[in-house]
Amino acid sequence: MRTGSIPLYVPALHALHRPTQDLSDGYPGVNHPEVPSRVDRVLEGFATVWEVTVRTVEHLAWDAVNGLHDPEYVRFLGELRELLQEGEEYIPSIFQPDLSAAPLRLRGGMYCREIGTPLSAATLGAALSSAAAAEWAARAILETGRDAVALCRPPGHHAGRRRYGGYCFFNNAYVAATVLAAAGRCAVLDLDYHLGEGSAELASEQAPYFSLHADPWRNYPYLDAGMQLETAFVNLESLPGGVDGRGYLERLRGMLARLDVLDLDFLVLSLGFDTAATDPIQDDPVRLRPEDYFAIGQALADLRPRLAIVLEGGYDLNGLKDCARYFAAGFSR
Ligand code: OKP
Ligand code: ZN
Repeated sequence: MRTGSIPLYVPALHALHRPTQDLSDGYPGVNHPEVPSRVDRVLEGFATVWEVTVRTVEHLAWDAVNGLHDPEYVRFLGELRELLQEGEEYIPSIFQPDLSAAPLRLRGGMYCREIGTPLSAATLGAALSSAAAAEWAARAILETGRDAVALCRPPGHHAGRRRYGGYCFFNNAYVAATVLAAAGRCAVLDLDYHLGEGSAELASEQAPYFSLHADPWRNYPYLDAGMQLETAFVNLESLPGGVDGRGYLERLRGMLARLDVLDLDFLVLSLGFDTAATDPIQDDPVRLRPEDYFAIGQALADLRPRLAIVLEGGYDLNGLKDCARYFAAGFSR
């Protein structure tokens, strides 16, 4: 049982990033699900149960992001920002592996995975702010020896070394993992509904990646048939469609047992609440009820390593608070 207060880091600039439409299911798009109030709903849920200290993070994680990602990609985002008008949203028009000789406006097609992740002039600041929240949470763990939360937005687990998409720009979980892995044994556990292919790309011996997710060939990120992400540092498990709380918990316990043998000091938890049955963006339903997050929180509280809890997805604005509240209660600080 983990008791006491918990620091909760919120990116200062996240709310300026407000993508309007998600075009990934066709034209016209739908209202973009990755909205600022997600952070407020999760915060309300946690604060109902935990004694939280909210820390707004003004820092921008330039150094951490340039260390983790290809600086050429980070520089592109900075140059593109200068080009964008207030309110304008950028989505590349041409997708090719090397557009380095093309005009700036086209070069995003080297880095972008899909058309559901528009960039505005506010996006880079928000993404650097989000990464900073993860960095600060990790540093707090080193200072206090206790768990910490980063309410990262935009999320991060689809962001690879030089790739963005799936609403993600910088890999917040691996920013935290980089800080923690320098101080002890660390791993990343991803419980978002979606496989984090960006995190899988960034996995290393110092910070292996574990993820439990909906079938990634039938759901976003829709991996290429035959694509093999699994390496010595990547441990993946797909959930069967229609899985309920009981089936989910069974598989989670199996994954935690595989983590246990690593004898970790730190665990970065990529926490997504899009596994809720009411979440609007599932293709293969995962049927977790808000109450099921209690058992998930409880299973995680039993682990030995200190946790850096990093927010990923979760888009049912009406259900988010309850899911977060049950998770916090199960984790029972
Ligand atoms: C980001 B995170 C489904 C459209 C899916 C991308 C989803 C990105 C999820 N109809 N579009 O992992 O929560
Ligand atoms: Zn997700």
